Amino acid sequence: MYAQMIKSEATQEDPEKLTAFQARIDAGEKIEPKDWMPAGYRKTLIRQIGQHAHSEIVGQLPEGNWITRAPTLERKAILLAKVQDEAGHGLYLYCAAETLGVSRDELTEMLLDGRMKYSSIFNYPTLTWADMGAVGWLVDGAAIMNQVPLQRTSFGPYSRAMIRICKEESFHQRQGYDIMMKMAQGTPAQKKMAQDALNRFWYPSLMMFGPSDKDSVHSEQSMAWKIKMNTNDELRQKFVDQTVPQAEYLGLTVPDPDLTWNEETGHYDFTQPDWSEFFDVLKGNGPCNRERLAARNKAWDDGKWVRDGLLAHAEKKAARRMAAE
Ligand code: BYC
Repeated sequence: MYAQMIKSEATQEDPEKLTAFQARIDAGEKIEPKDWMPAGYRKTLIRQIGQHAHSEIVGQLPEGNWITRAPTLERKAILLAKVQDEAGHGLYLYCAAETLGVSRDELTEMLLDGRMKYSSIFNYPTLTWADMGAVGWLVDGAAIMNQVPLQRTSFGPYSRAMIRICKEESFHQRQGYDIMMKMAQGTPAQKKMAQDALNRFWYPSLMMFGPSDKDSVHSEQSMAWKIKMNTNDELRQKFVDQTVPQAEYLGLTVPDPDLTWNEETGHYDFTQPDWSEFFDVLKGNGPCNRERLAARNKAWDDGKWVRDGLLAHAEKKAARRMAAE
């Protein structure tokens, strides 16, 4: 349905409208759902917001894996709250995407049949309790680095969803760092577990920001439309600069022997992730791609009776209302 809308919009685009639209963006105005927008702007937003929503939903799986095995009741309650927050983030984002004319069912179908992506990071397994620390500290840390600037993004509903999400992400990051602190200050075995989690999650976290700027397909246009506020490399660098001192405070070692502080640039020089691994994960060949999609497909199939029941109830109610009128 929305594909048709984009096609018909694209044929109607006149240069005057495009210029006026760009002027609104350049002036820092927010674009709202009923405003005129270029088809490409709508399409890019549906792609980005939809993929972001899917990431929040799929992102529940690696952490959900540890809810039954949290080491204390308090840790279990915190982790449960965090995973529920991720579900909420997914829902705000699906709502924001729906204002662009795509339905949640269409988005879900595109996730389930592989037409839409979700963040590469969730295709890595969570093997130990320390991974709950590393995910909160690094994965939510990277998510915040990307999402704080998105609070100023040009599309109103996306920007407002981001403001709320960022508040919760900051709690998520702190709870992750708190787990890392406990583990790093614990027994030698716990410290080793924390180091191992950092070793496994460091590069996948750097990959979350997307390919290097020279390989990014969408950055230039998305930045001109203020759908993205920074390039992938800019945010990756900011993340490294912020995270390395946090690792040092924990007494852990970032798994990059060439990591050095560069006095001249005022930034860390670091080794880039293995981009062939990144693109391979995007193609569906990461350690958990198949498992994650199978879990989402199962949840969708298992929920069919609920959707059917709700729909039947709504249809019955509407029929009764019509008969009464
Ligand atoms: N994973 O031209 P580019 C979270 C794709 S955190 C998978 O640079 P763009 C959470 C990209 O889609 C994560 N795919 O793209 C945290 C494009 O392919 P398509 C969610 C990736 O869009 C904790 C192609 O590569 N955050 O939610 O300009 C717990 C070329 O890339 C990735 C967001 O989604 C990747 N890492 O920039 C629970 C933030 N990187 O679509 C949940 C919003 C790139 O043409 N999104 N690709 O087939 C963004 O800011 C941007 O979409 C990105 C990519 C920076 C991610």
